[in-house]
Amino acid sequence: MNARTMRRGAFTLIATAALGAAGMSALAAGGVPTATRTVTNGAGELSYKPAKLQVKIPKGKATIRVTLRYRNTGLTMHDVAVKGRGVAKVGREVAPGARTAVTAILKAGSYTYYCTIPGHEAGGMKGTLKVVKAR
Ligand SMILES: [Cu+2]
Repeated sequence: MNARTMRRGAFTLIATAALGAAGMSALAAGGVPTATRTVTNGAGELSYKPAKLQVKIPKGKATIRVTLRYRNTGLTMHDVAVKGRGVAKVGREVAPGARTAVTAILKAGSYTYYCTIPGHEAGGMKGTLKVVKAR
């Protein structure tokens, strides 16, 4: 085996290990459906656009894994978090121009997404996420 094939062998080993990890997480998900929505800042600094979101749980499922992506189009640091019905998940705080996300497994009901930076939610940086069941 020359140096080139040895390198290729090492690369294949790493790629296989990464695939293995991905396979594990897909398995851990256990068939929970997923939905992704994206928000940015709305008019003024302290708001999200859109301020209302809805996701639908497919028929026969009780929960949905919702990923809320946020692109900071504002002028200061912000984040995005989800709360309600016993859920409390917080995404990483990001600078203007950067992106972050928060993921939560949710049942049907109404949730709030908001910025955790003091004063921001009270100032209007919040929205309503409705999770409904398909019927
Ligand atoms: Cu904020």
